[in-house]
Amino acid sequence: MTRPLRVIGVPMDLGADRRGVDMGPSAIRYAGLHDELVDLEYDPTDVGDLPVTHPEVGDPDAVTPRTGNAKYIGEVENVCTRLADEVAETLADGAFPLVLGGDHSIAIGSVNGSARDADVGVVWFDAHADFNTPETTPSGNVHGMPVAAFLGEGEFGDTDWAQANVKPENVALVGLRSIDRTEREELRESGVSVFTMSDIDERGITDVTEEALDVVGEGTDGIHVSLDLDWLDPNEAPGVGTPVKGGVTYREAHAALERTARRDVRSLEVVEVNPILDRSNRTADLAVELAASGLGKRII
Ligand code: Z70
Ligand code: MN
Ligand code: MN
Ligand code: MN
Repeated sequence: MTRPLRVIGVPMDLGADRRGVDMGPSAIRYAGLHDELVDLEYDPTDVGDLPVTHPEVGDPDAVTPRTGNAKYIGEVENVCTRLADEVAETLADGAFPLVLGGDHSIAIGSVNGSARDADVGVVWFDAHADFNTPETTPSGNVHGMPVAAFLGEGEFGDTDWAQANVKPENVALVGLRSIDRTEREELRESGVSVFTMSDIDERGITDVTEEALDVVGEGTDGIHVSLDLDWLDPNEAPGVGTPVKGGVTYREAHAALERTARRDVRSLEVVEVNPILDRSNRTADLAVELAASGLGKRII
């Protein structure tokens, strides 16, 4: 029996400094996503891309470049509000939401949608903690803020679009190796579980992933999986905006997503694929492969 699945593209690049991740959804589709999903016995429906404003197109006054310290936060809010509806509706219809980014700011929408009618845990595979707020950000880029946003940290706590029904105790960040100073301080006090590359070096990827999955699964109805391709080593995934040395290997990434697939995965997003910086669509190919592992693909 095939399982219904919806592919939702979000060509957002306003949350990042380097443009080009808006082409991520196309590159991931071009890398053969649909056929892979059919092989995995899903029944995929591609709903296309959500509309995202480009500052170069149309009336520049229609886009607000920044509010306080957060660049394009108004546009991020609009897109994330729509995405949350799309993800929640997909789940309500009994289908699995697979979200294609776009920069990581879109996770604010995915997580809000996934957690609208359920208690959800979040496992976050990333080089970065994405735990800045408009108060702490060194860059103003919202893709460095989504975890803080859906947990209602700082100014995000004053809004109702960003904060989701997710407890910090049910959030685990895996593979981190680049954290800003104030971000680190806030993270330590947050209740979020952090597994760094050092933990992976010492304990191995399966042990670390299993513990992260225990944390996010404890007392929840399902898990949202957020995969930032810069989690991988730049040798494996060159097509990302913010490559950071010392990431997980190809095989470690598959091992982690294979373990993840054994749990109650409720929604999945793959983000930060930047085709402009990629080589021969290698990072988009990897995004498809890892999505497949996360959706239950096995070697035999
Ligand atoms: C830095 C910031 C970042 C990517 C998140 C980096 C943020 N912590 N970069 N994801 N690709 O600007 O907040
Ligand atoms: Mn664009
Ligand atoms: Mn990220
Ligand atoms: Mn990242």
